[in-house]
Amino acid sequence: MRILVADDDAVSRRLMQRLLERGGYEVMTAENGREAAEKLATPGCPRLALIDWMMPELDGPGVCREVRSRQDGSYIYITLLTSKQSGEDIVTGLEAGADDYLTKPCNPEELKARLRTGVRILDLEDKLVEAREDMRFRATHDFLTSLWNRAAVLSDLDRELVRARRDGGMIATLICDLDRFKQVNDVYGHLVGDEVLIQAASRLLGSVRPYDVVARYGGEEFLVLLMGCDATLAHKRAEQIRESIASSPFVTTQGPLSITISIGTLNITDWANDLTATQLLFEADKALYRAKANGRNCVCVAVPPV
Ligand code: GH3
Ligand code: MG
Ligand code: MG
Repeated sequence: MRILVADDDAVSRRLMQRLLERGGYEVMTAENGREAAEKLATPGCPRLALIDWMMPELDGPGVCREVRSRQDGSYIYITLLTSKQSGEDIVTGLEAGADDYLTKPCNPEELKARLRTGVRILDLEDKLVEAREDMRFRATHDFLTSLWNRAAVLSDLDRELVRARRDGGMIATLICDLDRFKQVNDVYGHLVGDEVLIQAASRLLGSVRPYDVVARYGGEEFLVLLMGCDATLAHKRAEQIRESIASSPFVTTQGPLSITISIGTLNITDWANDLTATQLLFEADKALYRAKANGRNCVCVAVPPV
C-alpha cells in the first residue's frame, strides 16, 4: 500500500518514512501542504495520506479541504497529525475532511492499527464503486451481447437529434433485423440462437466506426446510429453491415449457419427538422418492412412523402 507523508520537519518526516517502510508501506513524501495537495491531485497518487497539521504554504486542514473539494478521482483517506502543545482544534480538522487524527509523538503500533482501518475503508469504497459501475453497465447494456440496450440507445438518439437540429448535423439511423431468425431457434435451439446473436453483434460493431452507436433494440433487432454520416455514406455502411452478416457462415456449436439481415435506414437530413425520435423509428421500421417484403438480405431507405 502506498502512503503520502507530509511534514515540513525533515527529521520527523524521515522517522515516519522509516517506520512506515518497515511496516510494508511504500512511502511518498511532501515538504509542505501545497506540495502534498498537488501530489494528491495526480493520477495514481497514494490513497492514504498522513498530513501534519502545522505546515507552511497550506496547513493540514487546508490540504483536506482541497482534496475534498475535488469531485474526481478515488477517495483518499487522510489522517492528520496534531501536536499536543499547539492546542489545535480537532473538530476543525475533521470538518475540513480529515478521516482520523493522531497526536504527535505517536505510538507506532497505534499508528499502524489506525492506518489498517484506513485500508479497510478504502477496500470497502473500492467494492462500492465496483458495484455501482456494474449496476450502471447492467442498466445501460444488453446482458447477452453487451451492446447498448434499448433504453440507452433511445436516450442517445434523443440527445443526438437535439444536437443535430441545433448544429445541422447528420445522423443515419439503421434498424437491422436478422432474417428468419425464429427458424434458427426452432431448428437448432435457443442456445444456438443466442450464439448467433452474439456473433451478429460483433460483426455489426466491426462494420462501424468507434464513435457510432450499436445497440440491441429488441430480440433479434439492432439499432445503429451513424454520426455525421451523409446519405451516400450511410447507404454504403448499411450495405457493409448487411454484407458482414451474409458474407460468411456463423460458427456455432451445431456447425456453420448462413445468416442474413434486412435493414431499414433513415437519414435525418432527408426529413423535416422537427422529426421526433418516435416518428423516426416508425419510418425506419416501415423501410425495414419493405426490405423484408423485397425478399430480405437487403437495405431500404425511408423517404419522406412528397
Ligand atoms: P423475419 O425475417 O421476418 O424477421 O423473421 P424472424 O423469424 O426473424 O422474426 P420473428 O419476429 O418471427 O422471430 C424473432 C425470433 O427471435 C423469435 C424469438 O424467439 C427470437 N428471439 C428473441 N430474443 C431472443 C434471444 O434473446 N435469444 C434467442 N435465441 N432468440 C430470441
Ligand atoms: Mg427477424
Ligand atoms: Mg424482429
